[in-house]
Amino acid sequence: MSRRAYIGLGSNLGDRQANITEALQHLRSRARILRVASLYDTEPYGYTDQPRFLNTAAEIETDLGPGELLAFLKAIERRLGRRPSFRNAPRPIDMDILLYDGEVVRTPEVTVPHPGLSERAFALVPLAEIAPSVVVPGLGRTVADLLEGADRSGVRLARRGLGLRLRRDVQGEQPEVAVRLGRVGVTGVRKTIRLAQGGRAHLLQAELSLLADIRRDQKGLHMSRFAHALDEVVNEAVREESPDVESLAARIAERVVESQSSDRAEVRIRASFPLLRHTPISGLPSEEMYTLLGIAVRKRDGARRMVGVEADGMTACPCAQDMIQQHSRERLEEEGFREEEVERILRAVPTAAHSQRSRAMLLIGTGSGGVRAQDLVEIAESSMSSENYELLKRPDEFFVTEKAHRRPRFVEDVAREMLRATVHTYPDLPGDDFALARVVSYESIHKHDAYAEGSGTLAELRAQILDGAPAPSCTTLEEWLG
Ligand code: PH2
Ligand code: MG
Ligand code: MG
Repeated sequence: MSRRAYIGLGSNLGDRQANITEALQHLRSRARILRVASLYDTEPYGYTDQPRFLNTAAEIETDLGPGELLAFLKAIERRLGRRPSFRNAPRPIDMDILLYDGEVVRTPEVTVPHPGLSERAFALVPLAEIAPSVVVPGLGRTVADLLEGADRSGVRLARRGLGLRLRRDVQGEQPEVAVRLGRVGVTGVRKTIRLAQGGRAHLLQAELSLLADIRRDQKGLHMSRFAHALDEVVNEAVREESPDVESLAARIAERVVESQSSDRAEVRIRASFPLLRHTPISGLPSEEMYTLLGIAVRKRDGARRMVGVEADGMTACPCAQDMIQQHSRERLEEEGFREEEVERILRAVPTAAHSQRSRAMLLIGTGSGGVRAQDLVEIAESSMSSENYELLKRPDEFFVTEKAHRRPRFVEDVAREMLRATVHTYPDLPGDDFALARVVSYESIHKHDAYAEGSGTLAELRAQILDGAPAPSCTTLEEWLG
């Protein structure tokens, strides 16, 4: 059970401020620090022939009982180099329990509230700063009230405190070069997110980028506001029914627009997610990893969102296969086979080609919410020469290799096939919804990769694929997002 307590901290040996900061750092391992008062430079009280103290107080929340908490404080004191000495001797650090959750405790080890509290301005002043209206049990008076009666003449606010009073808002100043920037923010932010998938909530490790535009007369955005907006939305989403990835991105983008006072915000989310598959012949269960993508752009006049996936698969090269087949045809004719025999042989025997792992991405831009990531994986995988697997027994390996060489594909073929399958899978999506297909093939005969990308509104894609209409140009991702 969590209990509220107030701790007094004092130091008058060594680097006093460093000792206090370090003590607070250690305190964090068993307590949540809620507030820390300013630092006060104070006259030694009691035994006065010693250096001046630096004092402060902290409000904490802890599961430790009063005896355990005191033992923990003593352990921190020892760790910071405090050695047993006479009463009120100089010390690098002293940590006392001033108040413990409205309780009065009197045991041989612990006395709470701290017995000298009413006379000790060095403890009351910082405590009154963070807890003026807390009632001191046993005395029935508030901290502020006790401070009224104490002599605070030896206590003065230290010039250098733990906090910094911000006098300038550098971000708000004029930039040297007044130019509007479209995309400014944080990238590579890692965060656990909770998403709905197949009717259940899943925790995913995500990587996000949050970007906003900046006016030409503002020097900088407050970058911490991005992390804050993200935290707020993710924490809210934990309490509600989990959203899909594009809705989560849209909510974060909306919050970024508000907190940065921007005209446009863009959020991209990327997370690995597993699907249970079965190997094609032996039917063994195999967990396969895919990448889930969510993109949202929020502008003052509306929002756009996208859901997408990336999936690995295999491509075999149609061009290499054609050359090998050409060569086989000539060899077979030299061996004396007749032309129609040659064709029968070539149909029966798979022809070699170079093959490689490829990565396909499919993104759908829609506000309708009816696009499931699993279905996009299906489209991406089946558009390649073959899907691939983490786990393959020998008959499965045969199947995948044979299949890939029966369906040789260029990267262009794969991208086009994904767009065709999208048009057929989503006949009911509005014409101004959007699709993008992208394929990278990690070529085995080259040191470089092959790449293809195509996109357009569904109306543009339908016109080309279903009606054979010419396409002077295609809407790009950037154009569609706005
Ligand atoms: N602590 C003492 C005794 N005297 N005087 C000041 N100013 N600050 C202290 O923290 C302090 C003290 C015993 O713990
Ligand atoms: Mg003390
Ligand atoms: Mg003490």
